[in-house]
Amino acid sequence: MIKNMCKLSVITGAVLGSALGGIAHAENSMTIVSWGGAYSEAQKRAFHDPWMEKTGDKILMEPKAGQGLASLRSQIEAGNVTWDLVDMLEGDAILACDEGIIEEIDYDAILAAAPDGTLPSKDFIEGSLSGCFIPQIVYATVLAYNDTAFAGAKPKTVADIFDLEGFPGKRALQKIPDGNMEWALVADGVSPKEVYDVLSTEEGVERAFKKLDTIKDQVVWWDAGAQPPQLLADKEVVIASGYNGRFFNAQVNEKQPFTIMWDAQMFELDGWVVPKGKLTDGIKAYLNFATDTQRLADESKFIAYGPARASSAPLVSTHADTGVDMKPHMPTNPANFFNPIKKDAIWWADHGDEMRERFNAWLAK
Ligand code: ABU
Repeated sequence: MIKNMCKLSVITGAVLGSALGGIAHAENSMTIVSWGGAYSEAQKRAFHDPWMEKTGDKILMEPKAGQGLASLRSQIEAGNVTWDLVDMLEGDAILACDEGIIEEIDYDAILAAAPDGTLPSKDFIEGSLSGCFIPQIVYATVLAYNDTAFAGAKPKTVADIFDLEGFPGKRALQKIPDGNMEWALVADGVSPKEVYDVLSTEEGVERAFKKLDTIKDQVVWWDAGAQPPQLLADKEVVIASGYNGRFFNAQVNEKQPFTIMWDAQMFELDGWVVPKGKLTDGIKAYLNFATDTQRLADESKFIAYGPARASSAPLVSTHADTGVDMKPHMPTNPANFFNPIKKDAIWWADHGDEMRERFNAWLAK
């Protein structure tokens, strides 16, 4: 049985009994793990800074979510959980929940209702409250290029990243199977709607690897979300996959001449999970605050990710630093949503470990 491994350190005098979002709260220190770079900075400005100002709590940010599931498994195994809250992909969260290494959430008891009283269970994206996962954003992994890389025709479709003759040069892809397997099949003629049916067969998996073989020696593999915009800016690659908000930030903050293709965008949810034993009053109060209607909308002032609850959507406005209207930059904007692949979180929860093993073996060949 997993013991309560809560190690919140009390920084100032306890204020138990005071109510924050209806939940008793003591000032404390918490380690929140996320994906680093522009995304963590957006979370800091939208959630962490206002929370620390409101409560006196101290939030330590760790940019290690890329290895979140594996690290959490190790921490639980070792009986030494140092993280209080982790930003995790929906599929990984479903798997971690099944494994019992993260806390189950009583959504309507812990999270804030919408301003009109709508309960969280009716306000968050339908089907997304899977037991342990607290959705935060809708984001997409997309393909983008540096406008200066191609003098003539520009790439338009996911098939173009596999066209080394038409669009020569290195490509940057994420060093995980997620997304690359789906794109390989779509580029090979599979409809986005049928991708997971095909990937569920051995022939489909082999077909995806065979397609990836055709560009393998031209791929620069990336691990951290900050890398693809940098690789494009430095002209180390001509096309890169990456998180849409990271490309957006490079476009508006650094005036980088990047174009996001949006064809076959892989959209999915990202959200919070609480490691087993860490669901303290302090974490509950933080979650109540950081996922309320206004705060989730506030995050979209800093990065082009959509809020995961309906009541936040009408509050999406402009970029805090440049005044750019954020709506056209959201993955779900109709102009960007013409051929999306909805990342199947259940499929990845069921097949992710096996696919990662096979992908790493393929990489090593
Ligand atoms: N899972 C990635 C979340 C988005 C980002 O890092 O920008």
